[in-house]
Amino acid sequence: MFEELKKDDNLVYKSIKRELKRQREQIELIASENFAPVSVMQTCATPLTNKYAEGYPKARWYGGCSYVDEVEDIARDRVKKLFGAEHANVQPHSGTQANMAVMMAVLKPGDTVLSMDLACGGHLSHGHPLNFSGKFYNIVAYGVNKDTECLDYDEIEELAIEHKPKLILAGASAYPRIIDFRRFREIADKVGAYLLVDMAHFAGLVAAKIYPNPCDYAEFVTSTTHKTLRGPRGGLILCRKDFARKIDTAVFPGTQGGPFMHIIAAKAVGFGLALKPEFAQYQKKIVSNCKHFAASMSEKKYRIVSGGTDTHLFLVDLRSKDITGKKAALVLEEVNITVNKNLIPFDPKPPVVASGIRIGTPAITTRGIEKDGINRIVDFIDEALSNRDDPGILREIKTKVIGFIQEYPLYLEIKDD
Ligand code: DSN
Repeated sequence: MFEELKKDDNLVYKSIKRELKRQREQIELIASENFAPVSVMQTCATPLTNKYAEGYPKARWYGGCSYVDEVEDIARDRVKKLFGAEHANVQPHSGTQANMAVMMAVLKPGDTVLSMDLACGGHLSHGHPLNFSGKFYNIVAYGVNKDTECLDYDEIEELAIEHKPKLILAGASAYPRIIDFRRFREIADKVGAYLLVDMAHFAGLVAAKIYPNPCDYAEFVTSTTHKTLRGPRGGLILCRKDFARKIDTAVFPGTQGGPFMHIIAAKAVGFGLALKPEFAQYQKKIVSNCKHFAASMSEKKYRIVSGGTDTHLFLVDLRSKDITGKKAALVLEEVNITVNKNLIPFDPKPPVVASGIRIGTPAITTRGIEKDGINRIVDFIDEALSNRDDPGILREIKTKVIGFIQEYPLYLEIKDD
């Protein structure tokens, strides 16, 4: 598979080989990660990478675009069908670029945006002071209720009435509960704001119809394509027809130049797979696995933020176990389990330390892991965290983890020599 690469660049080849081994031998619990199908990855590595295609199908600034036009049309048609959207732009290179284009389309610098606080589960591109969003716009943040650790819609409404945002942003990267888009729509209408939903984390669940479809409520919906949706790394925007021109112009020439046609082709392949009935079954399994995972952690006396999950992820508050998120993530990596440290709502610790970890089930579900396997993973996690300062025990757990995960082979199709 990698013969040419090996010949041309042995150094990079060796790193890729090590990364493939890592993916095969680690239990991947990062909620935003997944394993793209081989057909999706093959499409990323095609001659479409060679083609400049600034503009849109049948309206390009370059010659020779007939075939990439076909591919972009397929991607747009499929994603519109998947989410019942009126218009799609599949060119954003990432979720952040998709959010940037929507904001550029409807806001002026200094306009007010009401979005979820990063410390309560929001995303960098929703207003972090170091991100374009926090630098260009006046961000007012909403959080979660201290008792329920869930969104407090009355408080969001009060903030909206007080600050009169031009845009309200719903969506998060570390929120385990279903978001009430209908309520967000009502709040937006009350104050005359646009509604943008960033569904990057739960797009697969929406496609499977086990999470409300934000396209029914919001003028704009953004997403990545590589999380629960399990396509290539990238972004997309869905919107109502009347905003199509504004959005397309904000993507190109507004915030991007040439689209990545190889990635757009891979998005088309990913959307095609997501339209199949098996994909909905997969999404249902992600959620049932996640609920089981959270309940099993809870049985071992780990506190789960908001008491559980409705989605593909949950947050563990580690304070009662007297370990920080940072330390827990490091210990788990030592035993070949990958998670990320995460702030919990009202976290007394700074983000680089954090009191929690975030756990997600999209990747392990792709590998075919079900409840019995999850019980074993929970045992590994608990054993590792309980013996965090014992290198001998950690080494033993790592050996057990590698043995376990190899029962769920990954990318057998890829020969690494
Ligand atoms: N950074 C991603 C996540 O891990 O949730 C979101 O873009």
